Amino acid sequence: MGTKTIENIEGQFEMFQILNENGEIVNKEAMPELSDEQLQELMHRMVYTRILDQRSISLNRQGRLGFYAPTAGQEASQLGSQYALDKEDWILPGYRDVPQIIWHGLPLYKAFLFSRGHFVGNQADGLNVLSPQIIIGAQITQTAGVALGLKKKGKKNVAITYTGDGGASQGDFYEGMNFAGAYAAPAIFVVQNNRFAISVPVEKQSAAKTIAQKAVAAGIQGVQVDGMDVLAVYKAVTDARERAINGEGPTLIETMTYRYGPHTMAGDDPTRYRSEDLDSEWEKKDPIVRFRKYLESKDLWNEEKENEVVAKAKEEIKAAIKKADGTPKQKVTDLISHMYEELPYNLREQYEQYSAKESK
Ligand SMILES: Cc1ncc(C[n+]2csc(CCOP(=O)(O)OP(=O)(O)O)c2C)c(N)n1
Ligand SMILES: [Mg+2]
Repeated sequence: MGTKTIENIEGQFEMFQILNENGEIVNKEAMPELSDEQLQELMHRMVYTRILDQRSISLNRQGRLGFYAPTAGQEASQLGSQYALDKEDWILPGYRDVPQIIWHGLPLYKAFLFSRGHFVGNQADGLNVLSPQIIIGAQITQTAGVALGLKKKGKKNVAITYTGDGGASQGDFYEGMNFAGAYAAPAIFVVQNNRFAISVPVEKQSAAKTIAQKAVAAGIQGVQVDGMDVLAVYKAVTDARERAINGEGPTLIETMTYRYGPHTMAGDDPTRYRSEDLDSEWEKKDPIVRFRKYLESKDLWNEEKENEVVAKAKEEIKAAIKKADGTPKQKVTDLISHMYEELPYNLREQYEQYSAKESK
């Protein structure tokens, strides 16, 4: 018996696109049902988030923020997917996915406090979001569990998670998808393929030509989407959500995207692992530029509208950083008491020692 290979498997995962680089609809049948106001709202969110990214980078350079992973380039992938969700759906983000949880309801000042490692930044009271995961891939297995919980409770909701191309090389990724598939759990696994895991190109991560095809072995749906096309991402997640809540199981969505900035603000230099040609190739695909062209052609967007969003974003960011600055400093006892529901004895001792020091 010869070895079986699946011929041209990647051919079955051709990239799904609705809006091309020139802002033209190329796949009319797939066009999601969105009102003019909803289309404008999507643009609003992407423009706002680009400004937030620029301001966050600058605040980080001034020493006013801590950990920060830039998001410019990934707006369509992040916000098109979030916009397809219901407020009661759960988001399990990675460290770069702060925009999705902000638009799901996390106040901006809490996002800034998260960046500073302040415990208040991890308190998303009443919101169905978990803290951004730093351990690559850990959120994938957690999502399978949250999704199964939703199913067992009879909720018509999904758990969506985000990881990167690098995350798709982790064991947790396969485990989580397999488990969710076996239980037909209402999960959506979004892999934002921005071509690099820090400095390692995706081609060196896997022999598979697409990440979407990794759904096959788990027996779940897989789709590769143009991650610079907000309409395609929205549509793919909307469809995945519908299947999930109808009991048809999870979906793996690979969004083809790019991060313009460095991996994080901790000091990597993208010019050492990315060519200028590759950068400019992807900048031509920019999600905001193409969506602006489309909306302008429908008379739904103009410079004045854009300026309003920019001004609003700047004003709200300023107020949020002020609020973060005004939040009482984190004490060691805060850190201890927010870690456990019931303290182990050794931490109880330390808690008491610090508590005595802090009250002086
Ligand atoms: C388990 C684990 N291994 C290694 C790291 C260090 N690390 C942080 S980010 C990263 C690359 C992840 O790349 P990718 O999944 O493509 O996401 P992106 O940063 O591109 O959004 C690595 C290896 C980590 N945080 N956790
Ligand atoms: Mg990556």
